[in-house]
Amino acid sequence: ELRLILILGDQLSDDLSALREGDADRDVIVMAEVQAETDYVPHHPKKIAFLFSAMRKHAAHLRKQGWTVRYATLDDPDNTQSIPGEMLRAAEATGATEAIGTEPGEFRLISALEDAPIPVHLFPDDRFLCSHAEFEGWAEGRKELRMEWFYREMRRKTGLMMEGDRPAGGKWNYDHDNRKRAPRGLTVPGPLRHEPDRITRDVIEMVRNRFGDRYGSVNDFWFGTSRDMALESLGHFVQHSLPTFGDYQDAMVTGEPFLFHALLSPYLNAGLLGWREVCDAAQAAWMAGDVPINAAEGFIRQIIGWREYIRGIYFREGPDYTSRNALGADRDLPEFYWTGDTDMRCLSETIGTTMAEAYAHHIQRLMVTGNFAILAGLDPAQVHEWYLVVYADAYEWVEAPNVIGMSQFADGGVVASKPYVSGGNYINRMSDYCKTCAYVVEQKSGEGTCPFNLLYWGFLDRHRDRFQGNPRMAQMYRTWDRMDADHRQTVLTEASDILRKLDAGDRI
Ligand code: FAD
Ligand code: DLZ
Ligand code: SF4
Repeated sequence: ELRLILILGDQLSDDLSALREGDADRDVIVMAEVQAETDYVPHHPKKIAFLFSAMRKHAAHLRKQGWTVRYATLDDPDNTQSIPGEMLRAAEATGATEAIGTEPGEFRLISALEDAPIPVHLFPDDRFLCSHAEFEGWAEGRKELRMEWFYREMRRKTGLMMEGDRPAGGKWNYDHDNRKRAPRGLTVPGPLRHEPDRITRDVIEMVRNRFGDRYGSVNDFWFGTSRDMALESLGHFVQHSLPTFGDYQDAMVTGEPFLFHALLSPYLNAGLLGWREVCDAAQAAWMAGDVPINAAEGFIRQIIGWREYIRGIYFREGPDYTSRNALGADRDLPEFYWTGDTDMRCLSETIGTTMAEAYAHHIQRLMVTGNFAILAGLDPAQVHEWYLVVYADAYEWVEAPNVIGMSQFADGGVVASKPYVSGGNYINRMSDYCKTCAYVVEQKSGEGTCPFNLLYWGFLDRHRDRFQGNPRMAQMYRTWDRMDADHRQTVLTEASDILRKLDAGDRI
């Protein structure tokens, strides 16, 4: 009997469990652009345009392979505008009484499918290296779930950059060679920019009409939207950026949002690229002598280490993860997160890039917007939603552990052993932002002091009970305690002034 096969917007892979279970001569694939998915949070228009164009091309590709595909565009008048609704509509049209699918990357959608009007049997999403069961096995009985240990197991499992059972070059991790500050006048290759074709232009037009007044711009759209384009982007990255990827991984430069980053996460997360081919390409370039070991190892660690670990955490921690708030933070997200309208250069630069490109690189996400949010005590649920909205690579399985866990410490230390917080000195060391900022990074207190410098101590003071005993934070508390008592009081008062301004909606 005919079955429906549901393929979601981030399941655009040929080798998908639901497709393997299906029969092209009998079954019918359902793909749908629906408001329920575009609107459950107001996604950045570039993200929507990317996904819809890639979905349309993938549907055409599946048809070419002999599949029957029912594809609903967003502006189809009969569209019920939800995934379960489109399943039901397809069932009525085809006579199907059951459906299969691949597990979605978000609990919200998993439970929506459990309650769907037609039974949907979900198969595991085996496009990842580590299954839920394997991650559970690794995590079971461990006091701390540190990525580095998980990563080593994944290296052994894949054999990537291994010499027998030892890591290539003798070390598992070459990060101490990375994290350089970018020198002035550095030439940056940037990602491969794809000219929008007919399908992409149509989608952009629709997205502009429907979502044009949302946060973010769909102008200058350059993402690839097919597997072939994604493969070209991979080749471009390996050749032009990977050799320097490690060195400047943590650097931030005004007007250079991409530096030597891969810009592959939208393709990986939507299924246009797989972890294996991406890592194989990096390893091959290293073996050919085109790429140094610190770059190849660092890149492979992001993919088989961080990416897989983060996914493991999401599914292990469960649906309540996104509402955790270990630090009891409850301040509303300031308006400038949606406008970039602030005198703090690091934030206006990062938020500006985010609005324009639906992208910011890791250190901007962690040490600028994320750092400010945790220091200012912003409500982690609102911060989580912001990150899910604004980035083209954001799906809950990968966004939530990075935000709730790594960046906001709202999970109480499942992902991070200490909060990622810093004053302005870190941002000044890794970027050129402070040079053109209205605030003074060297200043410790008084008019014009970098807000990060004040909020940092305010944060440590507020959470002393929790963090003072953490060996990795003890030094900072000693530094604070050695400061003159009057100075400490001034800093705390000025930190409170900033928070009060935020609450009042005043410009900072
Ligand atoms: P590169 O720096 O070139 O890294 C290469 C690849 O490694 C990426 O494409 C990505 O697939 C993978 N990777 C690296 N770090 C991580 C990580 N921490 N978690 C998962 N994969 C990783 N990544 C997302 O894919 N989606 C998100 O919604 C997302 N939200 C984040 C929110 C915060 C607060 C932070 C700190 C990080 C977040 N990340 C997220 C991780 C990381 O910032 C992005 O994967 C990266 O910036 C994507 O750009 P790139 O392809 O140029 O990455
Ligand atoms: C993110 C997204 C958006 C914006 N739109 C759609 C859509 O219209 N149809 C669809 O099938 N998927 C969409 N997606 C991706 C889903 O939200 C994604 O599958 C879940 O967030 C789980 O990762
Ligand atoms: Fe950011 Fe402070 Fe530097 Fe300004 S001085 S760019 S606010 S770190």
